Amino acid sequence: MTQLTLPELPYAKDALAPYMSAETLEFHHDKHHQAYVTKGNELLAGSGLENASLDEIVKQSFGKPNLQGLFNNAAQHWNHNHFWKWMKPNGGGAIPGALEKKIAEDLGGTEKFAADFAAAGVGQFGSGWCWLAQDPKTGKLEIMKTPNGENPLAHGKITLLGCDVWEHSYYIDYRNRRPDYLKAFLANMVNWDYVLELYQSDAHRQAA
Ligand code: MN3
Repeated sequence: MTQLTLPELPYAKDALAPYMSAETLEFHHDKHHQAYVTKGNELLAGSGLENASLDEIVKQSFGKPNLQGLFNNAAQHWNHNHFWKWMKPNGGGAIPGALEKKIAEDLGGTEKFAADFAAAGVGQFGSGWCWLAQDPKTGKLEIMKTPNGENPLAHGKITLLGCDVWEHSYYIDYRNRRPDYLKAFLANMVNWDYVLELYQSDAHRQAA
């Protein structure tokens, strides 16, 4: 039986300050993410997906009215598992060569990528996420935005990078200034090594 568990943060709670404070990570990781884990486990029982992997739970519960609650919590668990690893102290900076080249080919270069990714995050009305994803059929990179817990995985895409634009992710540090949060995420927090790892992982690609 699959059991969702809260991962440890891969850095100290104050490691991303001043761009993301220890207080934000205390609430976001210890309270919000924990709540998705707890509720997800409750809703997994009796769902018919008790023995599925987390990837399969997300994909198979998406769009099913009777599994909407399970999808919301399992997808948010999946999203946050990655989100903590998509950031690191002294992040941002140069994009690894293989990925930089692909971004130039498909998305018009790193500056245009950064502008369009931030615009997707700012333009997501209400809670949700913005993403760098890859279409497994065409191989092309694309920028996406999704509401609530939805993610590229649910839409059959390979997820490479995502930024949480729910207010709980930035309100303590940035109040209503979501554009400033997105700017700091890209300039000072993104862990491009992890993005590259996902881009080059056959297992991650095949799960999409
Ligand atoms: Mn969140």
